[in-house]
Amino acid sequence: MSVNKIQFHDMQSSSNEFLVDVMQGLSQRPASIPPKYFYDAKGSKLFDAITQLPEYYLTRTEIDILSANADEIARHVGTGSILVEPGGGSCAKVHILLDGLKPTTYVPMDISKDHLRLSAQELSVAFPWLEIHAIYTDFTRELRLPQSTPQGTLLAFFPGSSIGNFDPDGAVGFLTLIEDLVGSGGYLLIGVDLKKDKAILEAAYDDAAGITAQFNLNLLIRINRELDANFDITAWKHSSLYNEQLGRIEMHLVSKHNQVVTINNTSFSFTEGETIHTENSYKYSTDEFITLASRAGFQSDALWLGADKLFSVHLFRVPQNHVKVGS
Ligand code: AVI
Repeated sequence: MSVNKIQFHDMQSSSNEFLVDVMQGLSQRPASIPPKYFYDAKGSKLFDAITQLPEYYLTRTEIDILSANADEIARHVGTGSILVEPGGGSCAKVHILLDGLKPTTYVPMDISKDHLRLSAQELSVAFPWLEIHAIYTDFTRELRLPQSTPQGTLLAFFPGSSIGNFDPDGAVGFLTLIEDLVGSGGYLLIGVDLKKDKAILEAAYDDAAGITAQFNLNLLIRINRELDANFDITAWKHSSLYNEQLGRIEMHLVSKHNQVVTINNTSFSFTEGETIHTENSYKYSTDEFITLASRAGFQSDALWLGADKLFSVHLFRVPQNHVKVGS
């Protein structure tokens, strides 16, 4: 039996970035905190629970699309690629692609170290022929492959509609990083949630069991624990709404009454009803997303939709000999 190799690379930079981002975000009005900080160990577990909720159609619909079309995806991309997954901490969906695609190497990148280590180990047991280079990094800031990565066609995999957590300009910026990474002839396979009935969207982000509320509030628990803060968790409530004009679900934490919170010896006042904006989740029509991706240099190669058109999976390619405007 061949034994695969797992390499771990720590490319994480500053350790007080969390503090700086929280202090900055809470000093502004409206206050906000970047959604990447949801994912401590508890937050990652809660997110896994969200993906199993009856209201949260995104994960199961995307898995259905990938499963039904895995062979066709492999026909487009070919075998022997280098499969890179920014945010691939749980490695869950990549399983579906591996048998058909037979990449030589899988490179998951994630900010959640334990999640990444565990999933890479599990994956290596299931796919002993696969070389794995697991990278602990904040992939929203930089996408860099370790020097030891073998050569081959690069395929970036960005499922889950995580692209929706960037605003549209930020999404173009991030897709441009991916375009730089995969280069001319490289591919991007990306899951994107579609615009739909407001009631379906709002239920997905405010489930009856209250798991999304716990996920949102866990951010304050994390700030208390890691940043010497004293948020009274019972004084805040979860809120989510679909902003039709901007095409996005917004998640907020709403202050139940006037209060003062201290973080790292600095005080922040919140009035009753004031909110901390914790996440946007943009929804796109297929045409809107193809136009957005073209701003980052990608051309549409294929598109798959679920039977109920709840979710889309796009395959994009950087044209061969693609020359960047301005280069
Ligand atoms: C990770 N991301 C795509 C999820 C979303 O749907 O925007 C995060 C999430 N927030 C609340 N529920 C799920």
